[in-house]
Amino acid sequence: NNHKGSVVWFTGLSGSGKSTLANAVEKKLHDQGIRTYVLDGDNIRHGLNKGLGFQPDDRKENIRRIGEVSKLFVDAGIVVLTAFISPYREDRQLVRSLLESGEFHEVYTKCALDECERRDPKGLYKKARDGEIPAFTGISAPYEEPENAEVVIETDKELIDDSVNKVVAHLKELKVI
Ligand code: GGZ
Repeated sequence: NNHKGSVVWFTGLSGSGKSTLANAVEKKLHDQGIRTYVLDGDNIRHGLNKGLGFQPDDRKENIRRIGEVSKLFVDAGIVVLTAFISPYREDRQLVRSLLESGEFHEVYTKCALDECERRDPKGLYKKARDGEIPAFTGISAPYEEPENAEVVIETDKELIDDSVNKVVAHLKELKVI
């Protein structure tokens, strides 16, 4: 299948649906014969970035390395889907600047904090409220909303199938796929 290497960068609060959406988009792209790879906390924070925490400098280094790794995937012609909170605008901008225009697609999984907290799939919001996790995004650390995301998905309002289609339609429009 004819496609260009590119980065689909999901950003949003913990529990906003980044990984869920990245994996659903990946499935749809696979069905079309497109080579993809999902980078998320499971394969990055436990390996390459083991040892990095959640203070601003550590998050910055986390995102910088993920950006560099993403660039390698792009060189290999793969559509890489990343699912990291990436709360700082400056850090997301740095990744964007590592890539050519049209190779970086920011997807904001927008979801009200109280809905993320209601979902709380890993019980982390509760722990953060109880003071057991310091610097937790949305509770005791900032999330800087994207101002120029290529795609905005309201995960507390839209159906997942519609969200997947929106992301895929964007990639088609930009001739990534
Ligand atoms: C935010 C934290 C924290 C703190 C642990 N703040 O829901 P999860 O569990 O699976 O996703 C969160 C993940 C965030 O890691 P990222 O690499 O995406 O963050 S960043 O882009 O800001 O570097 C959460 C868990 O790690 N987690 N402590 N203090 N999320």
